[in-house]
Amino acid sequence: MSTASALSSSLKHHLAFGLRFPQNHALCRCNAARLTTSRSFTVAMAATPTSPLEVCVKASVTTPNKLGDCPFCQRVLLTLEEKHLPYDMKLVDLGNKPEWFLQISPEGKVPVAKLDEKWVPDSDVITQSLEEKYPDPPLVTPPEKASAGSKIFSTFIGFLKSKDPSDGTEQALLNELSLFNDHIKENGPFINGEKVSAADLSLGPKLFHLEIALGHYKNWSIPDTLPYVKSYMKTLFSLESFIKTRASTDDVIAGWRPKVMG
Ligand SMILES: N[C@@H](CCC(=O)N[C@@H](CS)C(=O)NCC(=O)O)C(=O)O
Repeated sequence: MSTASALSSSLKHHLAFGLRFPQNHALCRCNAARLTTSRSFTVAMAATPTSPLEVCVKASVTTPNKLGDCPFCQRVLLTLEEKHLPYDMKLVDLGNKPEWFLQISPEGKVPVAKLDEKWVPDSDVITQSLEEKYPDPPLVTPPEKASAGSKIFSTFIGFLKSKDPSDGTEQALLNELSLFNDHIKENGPFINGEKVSAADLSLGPKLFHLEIALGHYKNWSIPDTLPYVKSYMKTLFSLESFIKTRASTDDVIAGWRPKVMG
């Protein structure tokens, strides 16, 4: 098992058992605020970090010194924004990866975040770690709802890359969107109801890419028969945190070009 997946499964285990406070305070680089409960137990709560969290993200390919079009990076940034954590973005040119970046991310992938003095790759691991270290406000999506919309991204890519209009890839995407439409109709406005949660922060950037890339390369848009998907996207895309962390349309279009051209 890789270090990342071992960490991921350990965190999943902790989250599954409802661990909300850091167990090993020595590992925590944060100010520990003291909270006295009504039964006079004193517990340590993770507060804000003393210095901004460092996170490596994709740089724009169209505009110097701007955030680029990686949906996994936006997911991490959205989590930091929604948890009101200060952060310091390090923009990485993925077309010409600097040596310092390859030292901390041997796979050459973003996002990578510095947690407890260690550079941690993978948005799944980073966001779960952030939930554990900074549980307030909680962003956990209940397990029974966490997979809503989780097949939309892969079916979107299948349709985007497809050169044969009758190969079923459009229908596969429509099927997933339709299931998601039903979920939001029953549970909305967000995946877990009234409040945004981790599953929205993962899916939102992917739907943003879907809208721009399919609009540009296939002149395709979400049909009016799926109004709950449309209203979900509108709600999510207008969150302050989303507007602050989204990629530019030009970057999203440029980012998908190699996949479309095959
Ligand atoms: N499973 C990873 C995926 C990260 C990923 O694929 N990042 C892309 C950018 S969107 C990357 O860094 N690609 C390396 C490259 O383009 O050279 C995560 O969730 O963080």
